[in-house]
Amino acid sequence: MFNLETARRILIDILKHVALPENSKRISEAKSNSGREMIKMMQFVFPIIMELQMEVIKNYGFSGREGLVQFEQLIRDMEADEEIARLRQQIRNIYLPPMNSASSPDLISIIYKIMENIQNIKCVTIGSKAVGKTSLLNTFAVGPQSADEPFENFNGIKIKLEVDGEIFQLELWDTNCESHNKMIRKVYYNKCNVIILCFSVMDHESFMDVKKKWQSEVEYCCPAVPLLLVGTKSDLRHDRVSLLRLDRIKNQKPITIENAKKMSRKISAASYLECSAINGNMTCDGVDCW
Ligand SMILES: Nc1nc2c(ncn2[C@@H]2O[C@H](COP(=O)(O)OP(=O)(O)OP(=O)(O)O)[C@@H](O)[C@H]2O)c(=O)[nH]1
Ligand SMILES: [Mg+2]
Repeated sequence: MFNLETARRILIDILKHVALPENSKRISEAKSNSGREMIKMMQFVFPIIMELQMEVIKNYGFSGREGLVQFEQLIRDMEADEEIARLRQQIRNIYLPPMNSASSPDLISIIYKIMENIQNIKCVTIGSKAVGKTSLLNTFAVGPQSADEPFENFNGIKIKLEVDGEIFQLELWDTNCESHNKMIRKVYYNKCNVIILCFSVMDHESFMDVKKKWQSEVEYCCPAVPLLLVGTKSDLRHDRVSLLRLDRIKNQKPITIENAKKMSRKISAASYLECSAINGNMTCDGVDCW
C-alpha cells in the first residue's frame, strides 16, 4: 500500500541512490557541462535525475515513465506532510538550485559574512505572528511575493546562494507562532548557525516582543548563535493607506530606524536590516549594517 511512510522511504532511497559515488559523479559532470545555466541544467541534469528516480521507484511497482508520472502525482498530493515536502525539495534542489543572489544580496551577504567558512548554514526565523517570516524565507527561496508557488513550510529546505562567486547552502527553518510552541522551537534551534529575529516595522507589539519574548528565549536556547534583527514590511513605510490606518487606529507611526538600531544593540544582534517581501528589497534602506 502506498502511504506516507512508503512515500518517505522512497524519497530517501532516491536521495541515497543519487548520492552513490558513481551517480553523484555523473551529476557533477552534467552540472559542470551545463555551466549551471538553468536551461542547460534542465537539459543535462534533469534527465539523469529522472533516470535515477525511475531506477528506484521500479522496486516499488512504478515502472517506466508512466510510473514516474504516477509517482510524482502521488507525492505531490502528499506535500502537506512536512517531511515529504522537505525530501521532495531536496531532490528538486539537485537539478534546480535556486540561485537567488540578485533579489536579496544584502541580508544574504551579511549571513555569509558572519558565517565565514561555513558552507551549510542552518538559519531559523523567529518573531511574532504574521510579521512576515515565511514571506521573507520565500524571498530567499523563490523570489519576491509575486512568485507563483510560495512555500508554506520551511523545515530544512535547502537553497543554494551565491555571494562574490562563492556558492553556499542555506538551510531554512521557519517557525510559526501558533503551532510551534517553545519545545518545538528548541528542536529547531539545535545546531543552528544563525537566527533571524523578525518584527514588522508597522507593528509595535511585534517590536516590543523582540525584547520581551524572543531575546530571552534565544539567550536561553542558543546563547552563542549570531542573531540578526530584521524589520519586515519596509515597503509599508511608504504606503499611505497603511500609514493612515496605523495613525488612526493605534495613533502610532512606524518603528523608526533609529529605535530599531537601538533595539538591535540592546539585544546584541550582529546587524539590523530591513526588508520587504513584496518588492524583494533587502537593502538596508537608510540602515547602517554593522
Ligand atoms: N506589505 C507587505 N506585506 C507582507 C510582507 N511580508 C509579509 N507580508 C504579509 O503579511 C502577512 C503575514 O505574512 P507571513 O509571511 O505569513 O507571516 P509569518 O510571520 O510567517 O506569520 P506566522 O507564520 O503566522 O507567524 C501576509 O498577508 C503577507 O502577505 C512585506 O514585506 N510587505
Ligand atoms: Mg509563517
